[in-house]
Amino acid sequence: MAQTPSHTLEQTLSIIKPDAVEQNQIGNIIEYFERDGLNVVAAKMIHLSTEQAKSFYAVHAEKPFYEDLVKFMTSGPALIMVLEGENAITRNREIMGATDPSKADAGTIRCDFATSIERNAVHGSDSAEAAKKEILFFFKPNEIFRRT
Ligand code: IDP
Ligand code: MG
Repeated sequence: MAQTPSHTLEQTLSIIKPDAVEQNQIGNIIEYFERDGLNVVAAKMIHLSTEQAKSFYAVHAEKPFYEDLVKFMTSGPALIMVLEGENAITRNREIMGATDPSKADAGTIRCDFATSIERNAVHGSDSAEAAKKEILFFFKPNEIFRRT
């Protein structure tokens, strides 16, 4: 049987944020990824420290919402995952929906689970560079499942 071309197989970092973990929506959210062919190849639950959250979101350090975002992301445990699939980076962003849930398309995770522009249920890497950097931020290579 022909192998699926590997050149579009990507990995991206996904976080189920503390709001959705608190609401016991982990299983329901992972269902959105799996039914669209994005597979979980690494996962760990972490209650982020302030230092970790600040560093992870350093790109937003100058934004007015930065301090609140750090407080939110450290308010409880989050589920950190690597998702793998064809065009995983872009497709994950599509499955997530817009940052502001009032602007998120019907059927997206943020439309269905977010409660505000801040408490928006999930994070997803927004580019190949970000995905690489964000995956390395949380996982060692031997913590990621390799099928081949
Ligand atoms: P993204 O998560 O859709 O990539 P970013 O602009 O990278 O959105 O923002 C990172 C996170 O910061 C968002 O997911 C959200 O939790 C929070 N955030 C973004 N914009 C706002 C805002 O205007 N007010 C409050 N929080 C915000
Ligand atoms: Mg972002």
